[in-house]
Amino acid sequence: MPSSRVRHGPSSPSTKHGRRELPARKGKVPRKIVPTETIADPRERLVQEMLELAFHRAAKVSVSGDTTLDRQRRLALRKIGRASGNLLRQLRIRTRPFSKDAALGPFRKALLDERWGKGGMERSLLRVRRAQERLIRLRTEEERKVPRLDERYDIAQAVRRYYGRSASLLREIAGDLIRLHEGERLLRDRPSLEGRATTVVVAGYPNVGKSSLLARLTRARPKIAAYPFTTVAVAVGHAPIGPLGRAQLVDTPGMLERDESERNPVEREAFLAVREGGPVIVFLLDPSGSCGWPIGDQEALLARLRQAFPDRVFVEVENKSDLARSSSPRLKISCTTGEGIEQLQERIGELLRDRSGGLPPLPPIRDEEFPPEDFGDT
Ligand SMILES: Nc1nc2c(ncn2[C@@H]2O[C@H](COP(=O)(O)OP(=O)(O)OP(=O)(O)O)[C@@H](O)[C@H]2O)c(=O)[nH]1
Ligand SMILES: [Mg+2]
Repeated sequence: MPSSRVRHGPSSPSTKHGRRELPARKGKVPRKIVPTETIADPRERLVQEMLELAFHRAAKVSVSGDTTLDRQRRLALRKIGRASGNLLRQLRIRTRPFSKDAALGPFRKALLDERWGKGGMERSLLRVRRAQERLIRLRTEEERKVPRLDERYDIAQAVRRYYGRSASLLREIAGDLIRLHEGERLLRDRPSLEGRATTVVVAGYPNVGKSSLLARLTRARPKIAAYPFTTVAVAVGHAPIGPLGRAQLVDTPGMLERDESERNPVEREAFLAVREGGPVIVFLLDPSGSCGWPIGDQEALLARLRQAFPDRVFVEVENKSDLARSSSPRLKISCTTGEGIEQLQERIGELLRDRSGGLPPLPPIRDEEFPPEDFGDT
């Protein structure tokens, strides 16, 4: 980022030869140059940084021309063109992560809705897109005017006007731009969870071993630790399971059995992953109690999820069989010793096959003998 100077328009002309002097901005003390790092308001800081970048580039243009006026007109047009091109590019960079709605996928869209209210991000995007169009119109207006101007004062004013108006336009959408930036950061590491048919969501209370299971079944290396809410964002790993030989396993943050209004953002994200994830949900329980919650609470959460998502298949699995085993008929596994892991893989594979219309897995590709022929290379 270039250093901290933002100038609005060209410097004042001399008053020699009876030329008009550019007026000081009406009713305002001339702008003080402030280093952007010292601007406390994040919106204003963003606006200043964007303007600085655009106007700094625009200030560097040089032109040639037959007469002084001619040169001034060209200079003005180049400045307006450069500043506008740079501002539009900056806006495009900020809207790009959201430009293809479908590419976001339902889970990531739901995350945005959850964070900024239904359609909140779309409204911000729309406002920024409108601002882009208005920036282009402003530029076209000045580009039409400048070639007809015969006074240095008027030419310089056209540039100042463009700078001033684009600054005010940016200020109007500063909040939206910050939202886009935060949205981009939120989505950066989040999977889109597309390919629903082969997606398997691993859910359960905190600390029951969900990430440990992902580490067992896939090549993903999630963070595993003996405290709750180690996983704070949904992540995926892939395993050679199911009809296509590739299932997407989704690690979720822990959830607690409590009302929707009491859930923290991390829990809400886990619920969204269950809602928008695939047809199969592996619900992991820890009967040993070493996770910190009794099995009864975990079963209550399971019942709630079953009720909320009646169209899903739930695979109930009890982990930490090396520590404790209940008398339930649930599959018992241990991510520590590996007990039951293969059975779980098979069970998931069967379920995914059932959901894919019973198609058998594709056979592996073999190296077949090819009849000798003239390929033109011998
Ligand atoms: N003894 C034993 N410990 C296990 C087993 N599986 C996981 N653990 C331990 O349980 C703790 C929690 O494991 P994680 O995989 O981080 O649990 P999680 O469900 O992902 O936890 P959150 O991300 O916080 O929701 C860790 O200390 C693991 O080493 C198991 O089968 N046996
Ligand atoms: Mg975890």
